[in-house]
Amino acid sequence: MTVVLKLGGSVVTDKETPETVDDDALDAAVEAVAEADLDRLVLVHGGGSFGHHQADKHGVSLSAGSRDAPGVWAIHDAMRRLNDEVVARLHDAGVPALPVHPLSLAARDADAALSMPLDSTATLLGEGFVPVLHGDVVAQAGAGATIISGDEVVTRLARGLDADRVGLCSTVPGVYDDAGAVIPRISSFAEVEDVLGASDATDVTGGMAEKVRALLELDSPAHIFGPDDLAAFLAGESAGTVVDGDA
Ligand code: IP8
Repeated sequence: MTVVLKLGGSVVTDKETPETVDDDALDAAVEAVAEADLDRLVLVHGGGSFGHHQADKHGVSLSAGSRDAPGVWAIHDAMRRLNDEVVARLHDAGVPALPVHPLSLAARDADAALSMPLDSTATLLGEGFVPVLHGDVVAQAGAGATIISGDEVVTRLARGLDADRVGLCSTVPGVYDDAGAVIPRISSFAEVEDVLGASDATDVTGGMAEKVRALLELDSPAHIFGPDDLAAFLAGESAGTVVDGDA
């Protein structure tokens, strides 16, 4: 059973304070991972107050590239330092985590199509390690370097590793309906278009509509849930909102 789990940047960092880990939230997530009984787990984390702060500072986004090497490196370095912290805490909890940095693997062509070979990740998994990837900067033909979100890393991993389950642990307990209740299951975008909004254009930084759209295209079911449901997700239970375009 191959599971891809993203820990949202807002979950593991204090988004209000630049480059600050949310110690309690990260420790709780690490404990849930350490207690899970999974043979093939890949982790991804978002940027939170590390990557997004530096990306804003240097004017780099999903669509705006940069050729300023020190600026691009500062974004990557912030993500690497957050990754170091996540990996170190996983080690303290006995999890055989090893980092995989998208900057060194991935590239986009001039149409922004992503190429990200997964040989190292797949081999690490096969050898019993827990690869830990993250949102990052990647080279893009004609644009210098642009951002790759943790969500895009997750969909690449889910497809490339033929994942059985995908989880996005975010600060909210699932996708809300108009009345503020968590929607248990989404099997088409039309079901939630009114609630989430139809436009991609306003959603380039990875809002809920874009997450749901991308997850609907996967072969594997995906769960969007909050930190309280992380242990349940890792135990194979249904958590938060299940997004399953094949259902
Ligand atoms: O928090 C963003 O990843 P995300 C990564 O998953 C950077 O959107 C470098 C800002």
